[in-house]
Amino acid sequence: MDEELAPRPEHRFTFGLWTVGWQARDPFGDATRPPLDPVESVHRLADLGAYGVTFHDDDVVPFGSDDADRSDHLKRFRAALDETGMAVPMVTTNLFTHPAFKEGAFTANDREVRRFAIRKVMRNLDLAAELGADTYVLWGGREGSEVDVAKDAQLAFERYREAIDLLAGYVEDQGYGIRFALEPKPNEPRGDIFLPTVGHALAFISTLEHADMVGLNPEVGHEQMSNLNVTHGIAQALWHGKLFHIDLNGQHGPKFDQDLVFGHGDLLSAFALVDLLEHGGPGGGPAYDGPRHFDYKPLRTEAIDGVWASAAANMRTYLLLAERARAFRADPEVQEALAAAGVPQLSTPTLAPGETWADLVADPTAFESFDADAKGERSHGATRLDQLAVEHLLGAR
Ligand SMILES: [Mn+2]
Repeated sequence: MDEELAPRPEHRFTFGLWTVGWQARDPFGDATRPPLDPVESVHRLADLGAYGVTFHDDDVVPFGSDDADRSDHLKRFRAALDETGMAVPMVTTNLFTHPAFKEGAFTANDREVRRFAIRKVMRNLDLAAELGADTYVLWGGREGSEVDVAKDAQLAFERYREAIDLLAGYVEDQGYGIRFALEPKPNEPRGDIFLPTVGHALAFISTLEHADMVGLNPEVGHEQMSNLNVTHGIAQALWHGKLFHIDLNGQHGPKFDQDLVFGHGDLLSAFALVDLLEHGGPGGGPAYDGPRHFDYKPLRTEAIDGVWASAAANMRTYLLLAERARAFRADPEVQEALAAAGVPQLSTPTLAPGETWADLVADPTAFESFDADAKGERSHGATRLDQLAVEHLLGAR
């Protein structure tokens, strides 16, 4: 294998323990794979070149374990981290599997469930801090409804805000260096989930008392389930300074959540996304400097060999796309085509320095002599750029 395409810890690839550990139970069929010991996952992922793992509390310590069992599970897990040097940059909470959460967690109608949900997160925040995590993801999988009249949505947002501000205050009081990352998803498991897209979540965050401590963990497939352009969503999150974490995977358009290997869905979109994450906007907008985290599910058709093959495929596909994006940016014909398409012109502010609306009104070239028909006739060269991207992606250039 080309040295450049061998995953190494400095690439900062991370995997949720629930990804490789998924036993492939679906709504219609039983598990097709045996349970996987988290300790084995840590070792196998380290061997494949990953930088770290992430987990829900219940991935490492089964729900309902007593203190002695919890301590044993954590001891084995910590030993695996120490032996492999694997990091834990992100931790999250399972607020969706147990039937207690069937009507919601932070936004459950039942106040006792809400209080339990917050305590469950607080307990795992202590562990996250101990393990050195700097990001805590909140995916509200059960925060939503199937029946509109069964939930007061405005009150649900009040309770959602109350929970997140309380947790942020807890982190601040404890002196933990942790930020929260909300993960939008439109539906599944609930019929409709609150904060369904990047845009909804950004608007919600702006209302928080601790808005500075809360950003996003967008997932490729979740935006694509909503038929949205994930690269635009990620670009907006970066522009707001809110891309705290990312879940990379693949999805074939609006349908059930497929959680495919990264790049095994919309490949051209994956190319544009990696180009953005690695290089930032071509006009100098920020790139992404956090872990490249995979949140995918090995296909149900695969046995354990396919689990490790798919884990390796995520990292290799990312590195291939990063290499293709570098080649695309370095190609003089691409640079020329970008200039011909006027792409760099967007960096010029619409008003000149110091220019006012009155100056704009006084400028006849802005209106009176503006040749709308000539502008309407020009060609923008986007097809040429798209073909150049496809040719780089296919290795034809
Ligand atoms: Mn997903």
